[in-house]
Amino acid sequence: MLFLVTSNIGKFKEARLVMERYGIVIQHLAIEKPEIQADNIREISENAAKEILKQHNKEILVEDAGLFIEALNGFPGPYSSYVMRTIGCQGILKLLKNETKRNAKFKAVLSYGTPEESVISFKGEIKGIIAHSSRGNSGFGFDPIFIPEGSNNTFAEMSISKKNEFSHRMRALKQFTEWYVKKMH
Ligand code: ITT
Repeated sequence: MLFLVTSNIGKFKEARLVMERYGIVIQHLAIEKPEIQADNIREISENAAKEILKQHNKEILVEDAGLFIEALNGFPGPYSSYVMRTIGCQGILKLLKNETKRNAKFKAVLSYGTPEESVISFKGEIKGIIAHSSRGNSGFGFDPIFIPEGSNNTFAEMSISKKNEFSHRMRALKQFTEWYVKKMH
């Protein structure tokens, strides 16, 4: 049984839908992800997987994601969850007020591990722009202000399956499932 460890139900719902398409069932382990402070999300994700495996005798996936804004030299990046909790989408829009260069990227690093095996990671990225105002009610986090390349809508204006056509999470999950399906055969 494969568990996605996340305190974020939105993440789980997106991942479940992607994995369903590959015929892989995932369960939700709704605990807080142990998060070290580091300036790269791979380190944060792999550390989280190792810490969880010390306490749970399970096959697990954990993901660390972040929004990297070019005009802010990649901020908030690995500090995305802190920035979301403090200044949120409105705070980001304020920081980018009068900024014409609005390019940004979402990145995700998904780490897989079992108590027997070492942790292995898969990454996914999507480029896009930061909208001029917050739009839409679906999704979570920075979804209302992120417009992925190839769309005019923010992630928060999309259904889960539409967001999954673009997202960093889907891309990381795709890398993982291709590897996982081979490993299982
Ligand atoms: P877990 O750590 O428990 O998995 P989390 O929501 O804190 O849940 P992250 O640390 O990976 O997840 O996310 C960092 C921040 O980036 C957090 O505030 C998220 O809301 C935001 N974020 C991550 N993926 C996102 C996405 O697909 N759309 C919008 N915001 C996202």
